[in-house]
Amino acid sequence: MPFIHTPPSWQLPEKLITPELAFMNRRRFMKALIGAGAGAATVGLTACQPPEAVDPELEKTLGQPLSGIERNPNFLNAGRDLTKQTYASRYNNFYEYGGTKTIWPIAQNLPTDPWTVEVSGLVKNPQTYDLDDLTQRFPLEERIYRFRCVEAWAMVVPWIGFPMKRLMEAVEPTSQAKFVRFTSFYDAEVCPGPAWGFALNLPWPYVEGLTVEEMANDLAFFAVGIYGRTLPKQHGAPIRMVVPWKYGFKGAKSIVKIEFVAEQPATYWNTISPNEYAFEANVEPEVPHPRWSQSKERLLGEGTNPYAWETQPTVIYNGYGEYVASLYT
Ligand SMILES: Nc1nc2c(c(=O)[nH]1)N[C@H]1C(S)=C(S)[C@@H](COP(=O)(O)O)O[C@H]1N2
Ligand SMILES: [Mo]
Repeated sequence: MPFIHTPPSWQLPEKLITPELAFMNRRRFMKALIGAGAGAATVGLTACQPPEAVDPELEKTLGQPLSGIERNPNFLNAGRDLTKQTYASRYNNFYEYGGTKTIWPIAQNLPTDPWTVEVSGLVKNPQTYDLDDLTQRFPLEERIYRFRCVEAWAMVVPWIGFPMKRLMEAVEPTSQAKFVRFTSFYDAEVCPGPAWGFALNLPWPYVEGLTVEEMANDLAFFAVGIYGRTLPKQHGAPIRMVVPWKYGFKGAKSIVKIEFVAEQPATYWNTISPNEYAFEANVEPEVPHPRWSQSKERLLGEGTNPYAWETQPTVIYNGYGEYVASLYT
């Protein structure tokens, strides 16, 4: 079927923006007008969300404030309210630190300083970046994205980072490069793994992959921050992948290596259970997971029982068909 350019319905009406967000955006718009002249007026100035008071234990895990980050005007809202950080940052999947959703305290053992990311393989210009190189070389921006786990929970979070394609431009993949392999930090000394994993030979480190075309897509993002601050460890500090049209497991955390390769790489979940975790793993309501129908999802939030029934309809490509459907025709 030819690709028809239809903006997702949730991007259309202005009235879908929550009143608070609309107010914040207008204020920034005025500030930009006053501070930077008409030329810069289409981009908001800073990215700080209205500060949310969180539990002091959670507060201790949060990163450094990031200021002066531009909000990308294409991703100011996702047609749904932002998820409060008190939910998003205490309900995680990070199996290196355990098999439950409450790994946020133990994930604090992840050592993030110093940190380097090696970019190698089929590229003209291999690089090893430290975190300062990355954040100075690639301008940071804020994007509010929907996020959908294959387990049917979903959230809406403000990431801070840079488009993956900027890094591709810097390293220049050769024409032989067809796939990209992303490797997460792993050290058996600090990563106990899930309690149920003791008898299994789990294929650490966590590895994920994309095609080069997917990595070059506008939406594919490296996040170094969330909710106006650097990433907390539970979200994959100091740098993780965000691929919002795919299920959450495609977004590997705490990236240490990025390799451009000719063949589709073996990935962590696809190796463990290929019929449950496809390599492609786009959000598709019509394609059930063996253990979850994918037709509905549930939003993390107040009053939500973590095991409550899903009520929100799932949207093809998580609502991002406008950007990505042409990759799959
Ligand atoms: N290294 C690593 N990355 C990972 C995972 C993991 O266990 N290890 N879990 C994935 C899954 S299943 C999901 S849903 C998201 C969860 O991201 P969040 O905890 O920041 O919401 O991280 C993904 N990235
Ligand atoms: Mo997930």
